[in-house]
Formats: sequence, C-alpha cells, structure tokens
Amino acid sequence: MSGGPLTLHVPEPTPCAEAADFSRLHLSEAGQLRRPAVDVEAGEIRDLAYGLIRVLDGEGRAVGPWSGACTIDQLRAGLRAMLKTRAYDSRMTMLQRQRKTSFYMQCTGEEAISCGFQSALQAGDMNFPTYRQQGLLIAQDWPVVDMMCQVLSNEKDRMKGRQLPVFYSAREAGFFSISGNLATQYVQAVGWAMASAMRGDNRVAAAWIGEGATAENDFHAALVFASVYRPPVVLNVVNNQWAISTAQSVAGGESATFAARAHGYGIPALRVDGNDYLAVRAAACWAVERARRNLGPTLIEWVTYRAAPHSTSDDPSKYRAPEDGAAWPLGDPVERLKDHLIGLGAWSEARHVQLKAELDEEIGIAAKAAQGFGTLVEGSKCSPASMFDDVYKLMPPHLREQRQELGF
Ligand SMILES: Cc1ncc(C[n+]2csc(CCOP(=O)(O)OP(=O)(O)O)c2C)c(N)n1
Repeated sequence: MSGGPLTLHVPEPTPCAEAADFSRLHLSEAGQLRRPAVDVEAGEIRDLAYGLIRVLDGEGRAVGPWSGACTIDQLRAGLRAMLKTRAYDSRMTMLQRQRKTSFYMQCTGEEAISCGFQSALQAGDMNFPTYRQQGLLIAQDWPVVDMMCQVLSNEKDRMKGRQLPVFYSAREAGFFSISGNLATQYVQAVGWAMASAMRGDNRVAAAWIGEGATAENDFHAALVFASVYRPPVVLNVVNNQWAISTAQSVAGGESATFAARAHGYGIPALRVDGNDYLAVRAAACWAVERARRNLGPTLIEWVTYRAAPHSTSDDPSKYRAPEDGAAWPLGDPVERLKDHLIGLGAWSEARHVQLKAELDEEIGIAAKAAQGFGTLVEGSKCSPASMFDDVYKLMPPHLREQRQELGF
C-alpha cells in the first residue's frame, strides 16, 4: 500500500540563460471569443476565463464581437495617453538615475490596461491602484507636475514625503492612496463598493492587484465578500508574468489561469489580452456596465508582460533572459494601436513621431517645473512632526507622547 517517499511540486522558473517558453499561455485567435450579455450568469461564461479576449488580429484589424467599442477619437486619445505614460516613465527613471528621487517604478508594456480601463470609468468612481497604474491618472489628464512632486518628495508633495515615491493619492481623480502592503487594495475596493451600494449611490470601484499578490489572503477575503454581497466592483488582476524575480507559476499560474480563481466564488470572469487597447476598453466597459447596473462584481485577468525592471532597484538580467521580451507573443500595446490606426487611415508614422516629440517636450517642461519646488536632495522639507498627522482624526495619546519625545 505504501508509495514512494512523498515530494512537493516546486515550479521551476526558466533558467535565465534561456528565453521563456510562452507556449504555456492559453491564447485564442482575435475575434474568436463570444461577447455575452452583461447580465449573464457566472456559470455560463466559465470558458471565458480560459481563452483570451482579443480584438486586434495579426494585421492590426479589429475583428469579432468585442470590436466596435471605440471611436477613432477615443483610439487616438488612448494612443496619446499610452505615449504620455511612457514619456513620463522614462523621464522619471532618468531623474532617479540623477538621484533626484530615491526610487521609481515603470509600467512599460502595460500601458493599455490602465489607460484603457480609465476610459470606461466616470467621475466619482474610485480606483484602488497598485504602484503600476500611473496610466489611470495620465489618461484623465491629471497634472503630471502634481505626480512628479510626489515622486520628488518636494514641498508640493501631497503626501508630505511620508509615502514611497510613486505612491500617489488623488481623491478628485478617483485614485485612492496606494498601500505598500500588497493586496490590501482588494479588501478596500470591495468595502468601498459595498458602502456605495449601501448608500444607494451609483459610483463603482475598481480593485487592482498583480498576479503575484493574488497569493495574499486579502485577495481571497475580498472575493468572499464580493461574491456574497455582489457590490459594484471590477476586480482587476494584472498578470505581467513576474512578481519581481518570482515567475507567475509560483503564484499558481501553472495549474489554472488567474481568471479561473473567480469561479470558486461564483464571480463572472474574463481573461483579456492586456496589450490590445481595443480589447481592454471593450472588456472594461462590459465589466463597468455590469457594476453600474447593479449586476455585481467581475474579475478580469489582464494578460501582459512587464517589459521593464520591477523598479529602479531591480536587475532582471539576474532572473530572465534578455530575449524574453522579444519572445513575448502579444507584442507592444503602443505599436499595436498605432498600426491599427494607420490601417484605418487615421494615423501615420510621421504624426506618431511628431506626437512623441511633443509629449517628450511637455513632460520635460513639467519636470523642470516640478524640480522648481525641490527634489529629494534640494529645497525645503516638511517637518518630521507632520509624520504624526493625518492618520487619526484625533491624535491618540501614545502618538502625542512619541511626538513630544522627538521634541515637537
Ligand atoms: C504583503 C507584502 N508582501 C511583500 C511585499 C514586497 N513586494 C513588493 S512588490 C512585490 C511583487 C509583487 O508582484 P505582483 O503582485 O505580480 O505585481 P507587479 O509588481 O508585477 O506589478 C513584492 C513581493 C509587499 N510590498 N507587501
């Protein structure tokens, strides 16, 4: 009766000398997957958690039932937002290299997800983002000087130097303060969405998480509440293949898709090509409409690739091959939308070059303006006394004592 000695299965990452084998991704042809009515039951669309919703085909044409969600002007606005996000990222990375800030995180290759998703929301809705959704702010033309001041921890930093750079907070932009504790966004978003419903409001929430952080308890706790009370929330999982140096397989991506996790909770799920701006917008509109019509939560796995390092403190050459990015089968979101617009006769290579130059200039001017308010190493700083403010409405005695001990 006795078997051999028991062993554990430990997912083995691809050795960093070899390009990753992306044949393990469950891909579908563009246009292949159906677009159900928004009031569909979770059990009727289980297949959509295993395929991949795509609109743009290999020739840059929009095909299938999820196409037609965008006008030409909306597509051009999406392209602009993605290019601006990329220009912002490269300028802020440069400022970090010049030691004007301590840290920066890019979202290169993932721009379509935040930029496309934001275009499906309305004023008053609330995102609970991670550190890699700067596109949510940039796509709504939030002033980049304001964002830069936070990164530079200068005198105009809304967070008064008390947050890690890139941990923005903008209530007016529906951008909830970022928590560094991974997955807390999920419980916060579900709770906020429950409150919106309890007040009889019409505002919806969007939760954001990386695939690595879905291993956290908060992810599962949030899904329980979302499945029981069906609040108006979209549960976004950005699967960019990596959690710093840990491959997605270690968070459970080898056994099932991340979208399929919703099934155990009876929550409808979609799995979407996150590098296809048209697919992102179509799926985001579908899920936001469900939430707004009181049809409950939707979980969306956005399949993408983190083209840049995790942060300026990371060196991906230690854990993935340089050819990895080129082997990635879903391409680059900016190039794919550009090719689509050119195919429609609504864009050109020359206009693209010109827009990139304009945005680089705009970001450069903003960076100068932001540095005028100081940087990590120059200019006035907030008093350390302020670190005790803004957490409690009335400061509890133990914090008052600690502040006094520091002489403030
Ligand atoms: C609870 C918790 N554990 C660990 C960390 C350290 N940490 C910060 S980012 C990160 C990787 C997250 O990866 P993923 O969720 O896939 O998101 P990505 O960075 O790829 O966008 C880790 C482990 C943290 N901030 N919080």
